[in-house]
Amino acid sequence: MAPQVGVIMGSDSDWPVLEAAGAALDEFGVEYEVGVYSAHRTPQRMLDYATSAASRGLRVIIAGAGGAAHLPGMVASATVLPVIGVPVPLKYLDGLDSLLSIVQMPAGVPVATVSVGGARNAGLLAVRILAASDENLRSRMARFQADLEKLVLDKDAALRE
Ligand code: RP5
Repeated sequence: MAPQVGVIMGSDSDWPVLEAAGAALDEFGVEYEVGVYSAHRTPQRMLDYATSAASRGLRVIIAGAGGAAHLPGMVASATVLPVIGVPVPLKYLDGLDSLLSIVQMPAGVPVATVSVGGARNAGLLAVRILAASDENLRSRMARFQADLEKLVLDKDAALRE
């Protein structure tokens, strides 16, 4: 099946963070592709990816970057698809630089930004976006949420014993 989600990043050094997005998509059986597209080092390649993404069949793009993290915003400016930004924490500033670079988008060009290092939630949000028009994914997400609740209730019960 053609991938529905693109998981892209500014550098291969972002992958240890971004792989959690892939793991979440795997849990739901969502097909995805992975690639490195730097807004600064390979700008034309990034634009080619963004402008062709929808016509290639992608439905959501997850874009992670660190530091001057312009990839999610630039990709959002060149595609009609929903873009989920993942701020990757680097050695300095604890990822605050990445977060602010991604979240402070100008009106008209939205990027759905998750928490610093929050790639798992990016994957889950992509599933929810797809689930809006996919009944099977919707019921899988409902089961996932019920399991999550049960986990907390079990821990609560264990704590009270
Ligand atoms: C950003 O610069 C990348 O997203 C990465 O987080 C950061 C550092 O990249 P490398 O120097 O590790 O390739 O564009």
